Amino acid sequence: MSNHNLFAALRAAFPQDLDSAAVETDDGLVYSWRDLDRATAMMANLLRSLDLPEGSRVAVQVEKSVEAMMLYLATLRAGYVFLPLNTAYQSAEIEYFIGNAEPAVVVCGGKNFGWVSKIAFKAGTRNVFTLNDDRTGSLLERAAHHSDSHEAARLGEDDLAAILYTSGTTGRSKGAMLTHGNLLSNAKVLKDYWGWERGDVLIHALPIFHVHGLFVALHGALLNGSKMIWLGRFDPKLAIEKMAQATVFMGVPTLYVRMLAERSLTKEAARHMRLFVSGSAPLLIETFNEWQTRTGHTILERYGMSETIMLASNPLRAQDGERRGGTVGFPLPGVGLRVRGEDGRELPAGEIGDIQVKGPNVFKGYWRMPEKTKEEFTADGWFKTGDVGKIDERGYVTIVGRSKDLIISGGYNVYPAEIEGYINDMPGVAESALIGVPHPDFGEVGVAVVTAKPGASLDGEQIVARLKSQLANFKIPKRCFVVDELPRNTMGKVQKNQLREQHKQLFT
Ligand code: MLC
Ligand code: AMP
Repeated sequence: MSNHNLFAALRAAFPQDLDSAAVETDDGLVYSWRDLDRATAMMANLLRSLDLPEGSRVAVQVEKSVEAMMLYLATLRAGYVFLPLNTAYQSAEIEYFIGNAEPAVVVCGGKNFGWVSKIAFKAGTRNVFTLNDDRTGSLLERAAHHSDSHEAARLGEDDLAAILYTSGTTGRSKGAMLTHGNLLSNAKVLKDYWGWERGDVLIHALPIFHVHGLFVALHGALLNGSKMIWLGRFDPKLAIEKMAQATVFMGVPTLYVRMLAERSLTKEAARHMRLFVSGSAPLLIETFNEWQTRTGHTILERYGMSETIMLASNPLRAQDGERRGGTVGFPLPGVGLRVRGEDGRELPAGEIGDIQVKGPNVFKGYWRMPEKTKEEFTADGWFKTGDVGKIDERGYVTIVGRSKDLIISGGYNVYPAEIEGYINDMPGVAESALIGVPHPDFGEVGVAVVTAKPGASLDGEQIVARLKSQLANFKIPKRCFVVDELPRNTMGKVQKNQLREQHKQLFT
């Protein structure tokens, strides 16, 4: 029986010369392929030495570093389930994820050890390690005592590789369970579709706790044995400077907007590049056009989500069609994508409806939520993305909106229901509505509109300040208005459209 462990496939793609450079960091460190192999073996052996039950989760909330990336690979290698957590999450958020996922191992930054370990031990986690972005911490100290060879755990396609939490439109976050088969099949399709070739070098500029940076970018480079130029955090000037030594860049639209604001972004600066990929949020046509004018390159926009990894992409080669701004291109090979009306009927080309998908990339379900999982699939087994769109005569998919109440800000998802819940719990608040409004940098940002209980007086800035102490920074509304009442329709439902219309020019 062959081994379906994703790590085994990635390892098999390492170049023959294991001493060549695999990763170069922005502070001048160079890691060879041999370093990746040995360090992930040591970490995998450490994990195995803990005698964890099969299928154990390894929850990780650490700053981006090459060692953090190695920890992901080591978790795959050892056969456990990786659970990445955004570094912006605060204690209430972390408490929920750890309580829900019950990880056997938690890895956090040294400066957070006090509060994270308290939460973890309370939830029954026995092993809490630290990992800092300067190559210190107990994880590496412990791993150093283990052997640097390790045979990847034997796994089937259906075994879990990762759980990614995505917030829900109602209720709490759900953990999307992705299998080794999901991740590897998608990575292989993208390798071909985006024409990864010998000599490609990726600028890795995204965080590694979401699909885009952790899977699409990382697997892309590793499966091609390509070197990565590793940016600990995105810096537009540095990213442009590195283009001279690279060929592929992947980013959310905000990264492109920020690079366009730099004078150093020119055709000459981008001369060495082969491919610019954008996704995770809608790319404005203005950004698409301006990028073309300034660099001579046409951004390739693609579409995906945590539950499905990548679904659709504009074509790489002209003979397969042009890269059309404002669209996300064609469904990827092996991915079924259909548009359905409210009555469940398949819609003809050009008509707008709910996007549903199917394929080897579609996740296994939500962690310990069989009912929620069932709700999100149609009777004939298609996953309801919650995105609204259309497919034109030529097969290009366009996303025109979302049926889920979701704001995408700088590539991060913000679920209004969650923020409204926190605001509604504050003393004196009668009710609240969080809406997304256009923003030149983040694409869209949250704005809160709040009403007070009779006799209470509220201050928008205080509400924002209070949220800051409770929630991840990207979820904080950029403004908060206190009003007498919220607009409602005849059914009594809050008219968010009206509020969006009213505030649409707040930042533009
Ligand atoms: C930071 N802030 C944000 C924000 N990021 N606010 C709204 N939306 C965001 N995305 C806050 C900060 O806390 C700060 O608040 C203020 O905004 C200014 O911050 P900054 O210094 O400008 O932010 P920075 O640290 O530079 O981060 C911006 C960013 C980052 C764009 C680099 O958000 C980012 O890395 N985004 C990428 C997200 C991503 O990888 N998404 C992929 C998801 S996968 P204050 O109050 O402190 O001043 C997915 C599936 C798919 O969606 O299809 O790929
Ligand atoms: P996440 O749950 O973080 O994985 O976010 C997935 C969501 O991001 C999708 O359901 C879409 O709404 C959105 N998304 C991803 N890529 C694009 C894109 N290219 N254009 C518009 N929306 C996108």
